[in-house]
Formats: sequence, structure tokens, C-alpha cells
Amino acid sequence: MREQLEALRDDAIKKIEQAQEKKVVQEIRVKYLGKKGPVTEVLRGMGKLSPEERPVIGQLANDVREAIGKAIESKMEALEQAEIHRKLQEETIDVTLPGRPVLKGGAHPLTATITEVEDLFIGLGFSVAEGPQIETDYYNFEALNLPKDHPARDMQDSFYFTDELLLRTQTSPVQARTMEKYKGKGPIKIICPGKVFRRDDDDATHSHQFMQIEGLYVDHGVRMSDLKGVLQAFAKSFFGEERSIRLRPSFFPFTEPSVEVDVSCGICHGDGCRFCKQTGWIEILGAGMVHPRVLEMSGFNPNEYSGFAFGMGVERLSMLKYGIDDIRHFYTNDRRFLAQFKRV
Ligand code: 2NL
Repeated sequence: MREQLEALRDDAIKKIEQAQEKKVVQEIRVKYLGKKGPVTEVLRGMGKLSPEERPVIGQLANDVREAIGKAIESKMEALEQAEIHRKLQEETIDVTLPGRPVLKGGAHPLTATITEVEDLFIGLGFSVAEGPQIETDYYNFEALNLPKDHPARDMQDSFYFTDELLLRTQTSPVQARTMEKYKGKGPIKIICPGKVFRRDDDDATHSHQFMQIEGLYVDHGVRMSDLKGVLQAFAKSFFGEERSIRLRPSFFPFTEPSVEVDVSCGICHGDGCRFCKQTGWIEILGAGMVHPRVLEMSGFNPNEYSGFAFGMGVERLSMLKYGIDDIRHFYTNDRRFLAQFKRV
């Protein structure tokens, strides 16, 4: 019996040592130490033994159980460790590999243009003012010296909700509202960016909805030379120090005198080329001295105060700066177009 038990132990331990999987070790445990296993079997036969042999064999059987159990335990531990080790090997992260690029967004070119213009004018002491896109006939036209049935209204046909409510055709109503709020006391220095609407047929250079930035400076003794200086600073900052501006006489109902402002052509620098239609100049905005009637209607005494105002199309500025050939690119949101402005 002693030999039987010792053979069983050696056999089991050999098998345990050879096992490569936890599952196999479990099976060995069941096979050798289970209720129907050989060790139990041997113990059952103890009845036949003499009283002197019984405790000796009983002790040995327990030792064999313990030895097999210990072997199983340490093997399981070893397999567990090996598995962890293998996992660590397989699942290591190579921190030296280049990372996946993070997709970065960017401002829409119109937003970038507005931000740039805002920053410049804020630097000159202006504040940014905003107002409603649905306006009254009074603020959009009347307060800007465009009475009902005035022929100049034809240039800015709009979308009407009622006879009195319409989509604003310019951001000047924001300026008229601001002047009213100041109750005849200056100074006022604001720029008003925003969406405007006109009844227009869309093509490469026209859109029924576009963005505008208007500016207004009202104070004692504001002069045309102030307007020219501010616009020159703007043009040089926005288009480049080497560019110059010129003012041409023009007409707007809300300014007197009125001018159209050109910037020197960035392609030929004034010599004349196809881009500037051989003129050497490119029109960028309209401006003028605020009409005395406009000051008066908004509560400012035109004998005490004077002011200048200007208005420019954001799409046009952006197209000139970035060489965009079709205004519709701004609205179709093609990523091939937009992705070019990531760093703007
Ligand atoms: C253009 C250029 C302009 C103004 C806008 C303005 C606003 C007030 C008073 C006087 Cl509150 N003027 N804005 C002035 C000149 C030109 O826009 O091409 N507009 C059709």
C-alpha cells in the first residue's frame, strides 16, 4: 500500500509538472484528489490493515494528498504568472509610435475676417455692437434718411414680413439704435458686424444674404480726414502695409459727402492688370460724413456733433484677401474649401 501511495504521488506530481494549462491541472486535481480518485480508493481499503499499520498508512495518505495539493497550488500559481507575463508581453504599448493626428477645426473664413476687422477697430478704441436681423422700416430706412418712396430704396429691395417689418438690408439700423440710446451725448465709436439681406439674384459675386461690417464715429469735430486716417490704418492692417487707399466721390442717402474707397491693387501695385480691370485700384467699401438729418433724427444736434460712417461687405473683403473667386463657396460648406482656412 505504501508503494501504491508513493507511486500515485510521484505519478500525479509528474503530470502536474508537465501540465501547460490551468484546465489540465484542474482535471488532475479531480482525478487524483476527487471522491472517486485513487487516493480515496486506497484509504477505503485501510480496513484490511492491521491496527499498527493503519495510522502509518493514514498519515502517509494525508501526506500524499497534501503533497499533490501543494504541487497543484504552486503549478496554478506558476501558470497564472506565466499568463500575466504573456499578456503583458502581447499588450505592451509602444509609446514611441507616432500618435494619430487630432482633427482640428478652424474658424469659417467669414468669421475669421470679422474677428480680424473687429480686433483692429477695438485697437482703435471702437466697441462692437449688434442688433436684430428683423428690423422696422423706421430703423432700416427712415432713420437713415431714406423716406418712404425715396428712389434710393430701390437699391436695397428687401424681404418684407409686413409693411413695417423686414429683414435688414444693412447693419446701419444697429448704429441708429445706438445713437438713440446715447440721447444726443457722444462720443460714439462702434462697429456693427452682422448678417444682412437683399432681394438679389445669386451669382458668383452676389448673394441675397451676406455679412456686413459698418462703423460709426460721432463726436465733437469729427472730420473727413479722421475717416481717411482710420480707413487707411484698416486697409494697411488688413491687406498689407504696402497698400494705399484713395477716396472717390459717391452718393449715399445717409452720408454727405459720400465716398467710395479703393485699395491699391495687390497684384500689379497700381500699374493696371486684369485683376483690377487696368485701373490699379480695387473698391473695398463705402463711407462718408454722417448726414446732418441722420444725426438729428437719432437725437444728436448736427451743429454740435459730426461723425463719419462706413460700410463694407465681409464676403468681398474675404474674397479679395484670400483670392476666393465665387461668393457661393462661403455658403456651401465644402470641406475641401473650408479646410484651407484652418490656420487663418
Ligand atoms: C455701402 C457702404 C455705408 C454707412 C454705410 C451709415 C450708418 C449711419 C449713418 C451713416 Cl447710422 N452712414 N453707414 C455709410 C456709408 C456707407 O455702406 O456700400 N452701403 C450700401
